[in-house]
Amino acid sequence: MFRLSKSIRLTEKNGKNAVIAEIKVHSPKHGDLLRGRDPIDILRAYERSGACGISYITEPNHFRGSFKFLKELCKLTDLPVLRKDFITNKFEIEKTAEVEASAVLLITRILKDRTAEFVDFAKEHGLDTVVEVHTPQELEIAINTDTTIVGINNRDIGQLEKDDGNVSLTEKLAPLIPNKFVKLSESGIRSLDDLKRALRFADAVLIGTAFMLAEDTESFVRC
Ligand code: IGP
Repeated sequence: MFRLSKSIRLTEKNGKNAVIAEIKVHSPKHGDLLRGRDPIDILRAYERSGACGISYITEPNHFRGSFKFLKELCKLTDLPVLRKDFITNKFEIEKTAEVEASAVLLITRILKDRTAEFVDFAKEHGLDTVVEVHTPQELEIAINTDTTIVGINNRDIGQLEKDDGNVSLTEKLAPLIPNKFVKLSESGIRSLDDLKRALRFADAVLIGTAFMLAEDTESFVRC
């Protein structure tokens, strides 16, 4: 199985859109996003769509995720899996590596000057890291770590999902990221047009809500 960063690079090399598809069962803004569906069926649809990775939020309160399902997911798919959560301690990183996820999200807003240390710890455990930023100051923290991937969150996580997110943040921040990092644009990508705008500046996009609400994710990924 490819690592998340490798999978993104390979997809780019093949001239395809590198899309990480998120299984988002609930969002603070939209409420229930599963609407009676089996998350495994959604996984299979994402695989058929040509996604280069799967993201899953394990946070239980606002996003109704669970670590138990992450474990199941990692067993059920050959695609690299990204664990999203608001991680504040290293034990969670160890657990993420144990279930053989490919990558873990680390948020600069939360970890601040501990970000580099958490990146090193995750890498020692064989994980790719997505270091998430929303401001130029946070970007400065991210590019001074050894992370493989820098994730520009188009939405301010401080406002949970009251902020809809805007791809213009990717246009502003991605050019400031050195090319040795894989550049990922996350959140608020709602249309093919948003996807194309983001991919002019980023190597990959991460899409949750729009896929969970869409009837057909394939047209997004396959173009
Ligand atoms: C997905 P969207 O707008 O496509 O549903 O966004 C993803 O970026 C978002 O879920 C997210 C997230 C996070 C969730 C980005 N960073 C950190 C929980 C924790």
